Amino acid sequence: MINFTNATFIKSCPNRQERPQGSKPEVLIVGRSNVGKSSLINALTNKKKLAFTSSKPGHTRLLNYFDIDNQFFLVDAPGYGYAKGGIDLDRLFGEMMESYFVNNNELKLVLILLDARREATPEDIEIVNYCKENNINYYLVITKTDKVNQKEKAALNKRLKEREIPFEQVYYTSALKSGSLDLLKKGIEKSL
Ligand SMILES: Nc1nc2c(ncn2[C@@H]2O[C@H](COP(=O)(O)OP(=O)(O)OP(=O)(O)O)[C@@H](O)[C@H]2O)c(=O)[nH]1
Ligand SMILES: [Mg+2]
Repeated sequence: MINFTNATFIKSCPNRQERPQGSKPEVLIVGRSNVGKSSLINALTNKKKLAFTSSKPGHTRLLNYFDIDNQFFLVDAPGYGYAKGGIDLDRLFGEMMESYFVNNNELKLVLILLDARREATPEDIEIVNYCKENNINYYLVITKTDKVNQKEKAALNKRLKEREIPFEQVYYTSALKSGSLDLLKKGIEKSL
C-alpha cells in the first residue's frame, strides 16, 4: 500500500527536461484553472499546504513535482482556460505540455479533473482525445462534489451518461471529504 501522507515537494520546473533526478513513474494532474488540482494534491496527501491553492484562477504556473512515498511523482500542472493581464496562459500551458508529453516513458496516468458544476471545455476534450490517441491511461476525476445541488448533480450525470467526454474510469471527489478519495488512491496505485 502506498502511504500518500509520506509526501514531499521536490521542485517546480518550466519544462520536463528540468524534472527531478532519478526516474520514477509519474501521475499528471490537469484541468481548467480553479478546478481544484492543487487542492486534490493536498487532500490526497492530507497536508493542507503542500501545494499552493488559490480562489483566483491561474495560480499554478509551473510543473510542480511531488514525491509520494518514494513510489512515484505526482505532477501538478498549470490550469488552462484563463487569460490574465496579457499573459496567455493557454499558450504557456500548450508549450509546457507539449514538452511534457513528448518521449515521456515515465508517465503512467493522467488525472483529468472536471468541476462537478461545470461543463467540460474544448481543452478538456482535447486532452482526453490526445490521451486516447497516444494510448495514455487517464481517469476522469470529478471535483467539488460537496458543492453540487440536486439539479447540478442531475445535469452532471446526464453529461457523463451522454459521454460529453469519453471515459472508462470516473471518480467522484471532494477535497473536503477524505473518504471520497479512497477509490481514487486505489486506482492510482493500480496504474503504476
Ligand atoms: N468546496 C470545495 N472547494 C474546493 C474543492 N477543491 C478546490 N476547492 C476550491 O477551489 C479553489 C481553487 O482550488 P485550487 O486547488 O487552487 O485549483 P487549481 O486547479 O490548482 O487552480 P490553478 O492552479 O489556478 O489552475 C480554491 O478556492 C479551493 O479552496 C472541493 O473539493 N470543494
Ligand atoms: Mg493549482
